[in-house]
Amino acid sequence: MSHLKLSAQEVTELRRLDVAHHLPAQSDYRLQAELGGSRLITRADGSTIYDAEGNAILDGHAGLWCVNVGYGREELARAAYEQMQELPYYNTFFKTASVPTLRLAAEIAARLGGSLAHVFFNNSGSEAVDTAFRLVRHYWTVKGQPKRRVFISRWNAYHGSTVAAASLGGMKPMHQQGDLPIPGIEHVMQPYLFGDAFGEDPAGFAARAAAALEERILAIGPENVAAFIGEPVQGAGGVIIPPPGYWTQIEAICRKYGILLICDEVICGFGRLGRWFGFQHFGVRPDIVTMAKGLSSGYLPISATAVAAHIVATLRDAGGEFVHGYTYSGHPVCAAVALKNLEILSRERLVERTAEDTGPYIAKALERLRSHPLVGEARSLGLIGGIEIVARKGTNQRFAGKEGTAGPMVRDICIRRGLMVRAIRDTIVFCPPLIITHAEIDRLVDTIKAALDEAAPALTALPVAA
Ligand code: PXG
Repeated sequence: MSHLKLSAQEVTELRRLDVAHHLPAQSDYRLQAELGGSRLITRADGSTIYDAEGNAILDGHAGLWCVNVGYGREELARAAYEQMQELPYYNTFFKTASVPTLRLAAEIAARLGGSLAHVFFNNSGSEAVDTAFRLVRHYWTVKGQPKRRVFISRWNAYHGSTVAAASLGGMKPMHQQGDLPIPGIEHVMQPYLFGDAFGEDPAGFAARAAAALEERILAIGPENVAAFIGEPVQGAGGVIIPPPGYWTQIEAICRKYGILLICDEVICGFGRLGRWFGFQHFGVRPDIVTMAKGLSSGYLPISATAVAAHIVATLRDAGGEFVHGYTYSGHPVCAAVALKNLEILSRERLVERTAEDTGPYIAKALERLRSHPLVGEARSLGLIGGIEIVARKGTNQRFAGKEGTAGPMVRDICIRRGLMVRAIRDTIVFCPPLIITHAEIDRLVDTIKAALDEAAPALTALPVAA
């Protein structure tokens, strides 16, 4: 395949167009203008992205936590091309459906297992969460418990950017814009041992974090609570891996009070933690599962909301329409690509490989960072992880400055050295494609180490945060 080659003038012109006409997602538009536009990513292959200047950058973040099978999969392009020729579009509103949509629903249900047999399709993770939100409230009404309205989520959770999803999320800067959360949503503590309970016994902390849910349920009145929603591992919050026992206690509390359990698997799903879904790793059984990203490895937008049989049985018994759906729900081209993506994940055993090979390999490689004077913790599960940058070794104290001073500094050095990673405050997070090789994992870890070394003189000159 011949690749797009841009001259220096074309790059300059495109960056001018960026500032003149384009508003990128979750961005500071003044900063965008000051920087003279965005970095242009022009192509990608395997686990590597290339920018317009021709720099090769190891994609330590799988795009935005999504390109699980890696870039450059001709099979996925072919699946889209063939489906577009056969049937580029049809809807699921008119008692109609398309072939790949139904096959995909069955393949997802098979991987979820148990009673999670029914799938509602959407286009994005946010929409999958909105669907869950509306479906749950509708379900409780139909079930004859219309007072069950309240959703409980966690601070620092991320569930998307639409009004309901951002409300369910626990990101205070998002709430501040647009008067969120909407009514009927409450937040409890997150299970962030390193950040919020440094040095506490993990089992005790797990019990304390779960008890916070029970206390809130009792304060609201269990008869008013509809559902609890959580990411098995919080991604955008900073790759927060809960301590052992947390999830089983959360599930037990939901069951005790008859509250629905929603697992938001938008990041954890499709092999990220070494199982098809994160809830399988933690040994719980949600009633509803939201998924997106790795479902199509990001090649096309598609998401799904999986619903347990007991919920669907209630809706069927009652009859009447669930008045909800998107023009592109069950889009045949997106479904065909997702179907092929699942085939690749299965055929190449990428989920098993994450559990048995690359996940343990990256966990071992992180050992090399743990002794670094700036590293407070280096954690991972499967192929997702985070490195906490601290001002004083053996503590969780940060460098002073704006929230997240060290993280962005180290991240920028990583990118300059050819590694794309994210900084979430002072945590460097990684989430590479599941096809990443051992050599690439070594490069990922060693680049972060070199970036920490390079940043050290500037960082250690800063005061420690109060
Ligand atoms: N749930 C979870 C757990 C997510 O991570 C969404 C829902 C929403 O998906 P859509 O497709 O609507 O974006 C996400 C998305 C970040 C970042 O800063 C993370 C996401 C999206 C944008 C930025 O890490 N995750």
